[in-house]
Amino acid sequence: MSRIDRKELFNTATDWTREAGEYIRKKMKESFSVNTKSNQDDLVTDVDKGVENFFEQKLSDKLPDHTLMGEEGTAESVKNLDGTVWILDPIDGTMNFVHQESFFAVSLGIFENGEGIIGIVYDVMNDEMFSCLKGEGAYVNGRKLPELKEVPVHESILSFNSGWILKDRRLEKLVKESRGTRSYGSAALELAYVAAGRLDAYISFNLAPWDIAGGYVLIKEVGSTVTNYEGKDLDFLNKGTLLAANPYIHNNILSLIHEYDQ
Ligand code: 2AM
Ligand code: CA
Repeated sequence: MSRIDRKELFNTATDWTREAGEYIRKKMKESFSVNTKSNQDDLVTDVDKGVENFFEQKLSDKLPDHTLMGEEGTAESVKNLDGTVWILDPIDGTMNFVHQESFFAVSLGIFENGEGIIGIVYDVMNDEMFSCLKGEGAYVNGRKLPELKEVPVHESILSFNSGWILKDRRLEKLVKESRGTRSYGSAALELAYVAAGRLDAYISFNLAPWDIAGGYVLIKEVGSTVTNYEGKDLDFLNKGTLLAANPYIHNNILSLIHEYDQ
């Protein structure tokens, strides 16, 4: 399989993601080691690495001209998005994986020369797969995601790590205006939930390309809006801020946050 059409690529990517999910569920019943990375709260396990190795091996066997850009090492040598690039978070929500044993995902965005064409976010313990092939609609376990309904900010459910309010007190206003807030700890799943209309917006101040690539493609496919916290386009080669929202309130949220900016 060296030349592959998009549909075949989509089927291959979803099959491998399910296989990775089976591996994670199996490893969870056995023992695994937990280590820290940049600080004591930044966790990684040998399961994260095992999933990334699994995709690395599969790609080198079947699609050697595709590039893997994964959190646990393979991203280091990726300096541009030329060709077909698989942007992978082997486990998004590692803290949930370790402490909660639920609500984490395998997140995969496949980009062709910088354009997101396939988005997959797989909630491993709920066996719920969000997926899309650009232009063909977004699905959850084979069911098409409905068009997003218009929602005013005062009826919206927002999601972000509550610690971000310490970084930007302007978020307090948004919290007061909204119907409610949630904090799930997996950016990929929170983005998939925005795409599915289960959440109306998700905000973060520090995400890497692999946290958001899969969810980004899903959100674009349902016509939602994703920018950084300043309303500008995302950069898939660096970390940054994020605001993903129902298209009817994305601008309202930006205005609420930035109304006193100079
Ligand atoms: P992770 O589990 O793959 O690390 C938690 O609020 C969300 O932020 C998760 O999606 C988590 O991804 C991500 N995250 C946690 N620490 C991060 C960091 N230092 N840089 C980028 N993303 C991070
Ligand atoms: Ca991760």
